[in-house]
Amino acid sequence: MSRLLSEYRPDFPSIYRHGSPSWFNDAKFGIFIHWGPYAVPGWGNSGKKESYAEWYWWNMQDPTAKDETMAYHKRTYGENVVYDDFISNFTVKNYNPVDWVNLFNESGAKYFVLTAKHHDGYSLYDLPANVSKRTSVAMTPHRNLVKELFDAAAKHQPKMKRGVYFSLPEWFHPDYKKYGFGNWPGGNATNTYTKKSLPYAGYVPVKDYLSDVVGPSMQTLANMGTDIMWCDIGGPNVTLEFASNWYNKANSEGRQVVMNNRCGFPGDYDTPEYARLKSVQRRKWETNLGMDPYSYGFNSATKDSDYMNATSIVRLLVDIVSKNGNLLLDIGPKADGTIIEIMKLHLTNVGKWLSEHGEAIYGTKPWFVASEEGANVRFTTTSEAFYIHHLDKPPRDLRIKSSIPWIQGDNVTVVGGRKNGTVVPSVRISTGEVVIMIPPDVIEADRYTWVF
Ligand code: FUL
Repeated sequence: MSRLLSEYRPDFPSIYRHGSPSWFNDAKFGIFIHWGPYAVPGWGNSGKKESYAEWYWWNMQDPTAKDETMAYHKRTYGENVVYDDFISNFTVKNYNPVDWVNLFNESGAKYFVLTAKHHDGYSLYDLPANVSKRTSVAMTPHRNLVKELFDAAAKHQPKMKRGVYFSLPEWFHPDYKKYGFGNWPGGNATNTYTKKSLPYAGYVPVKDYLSDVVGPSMQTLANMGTDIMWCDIGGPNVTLEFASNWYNKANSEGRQVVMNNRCGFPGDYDTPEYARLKSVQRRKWETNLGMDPYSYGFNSATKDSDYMNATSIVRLLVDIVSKNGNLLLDIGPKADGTIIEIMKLHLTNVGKWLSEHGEAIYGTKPWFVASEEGANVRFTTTSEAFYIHHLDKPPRDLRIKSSIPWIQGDNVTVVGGRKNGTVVPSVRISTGEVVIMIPPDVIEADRYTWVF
């Protein structure tokens, strides 16, 4: 029997043939969700060190840190409350996955990525009893939170692509120690104040952390039908075996799946964190950051006015898309499953803008070298059209210097806003310069980013 050419083997040359699929390249906008027991304290030291609220466990006992989280914990909960005590308060009692998916859809996002397991080792889905009992099914709230969201997305029209974040290591997993990663201790958690060592709630002893925990945990997510595997940390891994099986299975089902670059090898796309790339990239990439400027997980120390609003989100999205990137915008729901009103409002406004200007975003390609002209002008293209984005209120005479030969006469129109479809006159003043003359009523008729 001969091997099918399309079959993947667990070796690098074979796996490197995989690339980001067109649905992912075209989707442009996704919602990242950081949710777990860390949402119970829901606190990070906004704007300063220790600002990631999902790092609460680490920060509350990091002897090298400047004590902010330790001090906060002590004054709020006292010395005897330890991280694992929060699990019983992770009630999710207002979690409504259908509402979540509706909100994501309304925001214009085409996919989501939910933390199936963060560094605290608590899984939001069901695992075999010999892999882990530190899960949302074996422990409070006794629900398969990932599956519930996946089911809601599968039922939604249009269907939404489903992804999971998965931290390969766990800070304090007793069997992780032998693999080590940087200063991640593995099995060394102590009560910061009493110095007593802490049990690891839900722990089941295994022989080998990678083959007995990481492998089966990733496989379970694949079996649940994830479209995106968004790993974190990388380091020691079993990803070659996982990826080859997963890609083959997806192919045989006629699906295309995608993996990021933090599973221990380059994967299909890069993931700058709270950062964006400055020029057009040939390789696919995706910025990830919180609507909260300091944290992925819900952070009660962040003020409503600090969250990214529709203006800043749309501008960021346009800039990223013009350079071949996607935006994975994070929200941190509260421990009861509510998404705070201010986040909903901004997301809905982004969605309104996208519903009018989506043709210039979804499915577009960057305009190779010159995706950017000056601070405020960005370009995207399709086989049908060339789009000029102005990230701010445009001037009455918008000068475009790139030699874009097809802008002439009356073939420039407004995309989106109350003047959608209006022709705006343009004049070529030299081979390399065109002026688009934008009437004041057109300038007043849109918001966030103006598209022509
Ligand atoms: C990082 C994590 O340590 C952060 O908590 C967050 O999950 C981010 C997306 O990746 O590596």
